[in-house]
Amino acid sequence: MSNKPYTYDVSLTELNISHYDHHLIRRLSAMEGQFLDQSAHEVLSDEEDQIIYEVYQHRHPEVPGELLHGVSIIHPGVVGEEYFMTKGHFHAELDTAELYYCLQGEGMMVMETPEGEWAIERLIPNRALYVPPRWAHRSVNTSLTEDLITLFVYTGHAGHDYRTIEQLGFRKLVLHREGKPVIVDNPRQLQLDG
Ligand code: S6P
Ligand code: ZN
Repeated sequence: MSNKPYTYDVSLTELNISHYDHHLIRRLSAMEGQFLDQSAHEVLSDEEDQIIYEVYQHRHPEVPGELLHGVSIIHPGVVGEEYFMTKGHFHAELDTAELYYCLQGEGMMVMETPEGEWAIERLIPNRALYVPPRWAHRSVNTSLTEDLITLFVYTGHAGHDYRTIEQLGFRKLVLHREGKPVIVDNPRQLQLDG
């Protein structure tokens, strides 16, 4: 952590981030209950506890005025029909936004509000995505061969609420069907609505 100006370089050819002070790795085992097809998750986990995604971050005090930022990398793959993805979260401080910039790969950002409004935006290289305050967000890698790499920035005091999403998931799922991504309703959420 530094209170002096600094730079860092993100090299995409041989993925390398020239400076960071926290490297988070989430493996299949940390995603238990997140994918719709729980038996596919179990079978895959028994084979190997693969890395689903990684986040390289710069630590700063978690206070208003600071910006937390870094690079997130979602590896390619599926659990059953569902693409590898992040857990997804609301910000604990709901009224805080986040900016993403896609550096590489192809994916989708699945988003929703506590009131049940939802949105999905495609992520492609050089595209910026603004996640407004109140919108939960999950990155999904819709390529089966390439990493999805994004740079993100959000305010220091945002915090994370994972619990709401852990319970039922997002309203929409992105599945790999007939060779392409399709958006479907999450049956676990439908049970709740019905
Ligand atoms: C944090 C920001 C990203 C995610 C990262 C991993 O507010 O949205 O840094 O933390 O993409 O996702 P998740 O859902 O495991 O935190
Ligand atoms: Zn966030």
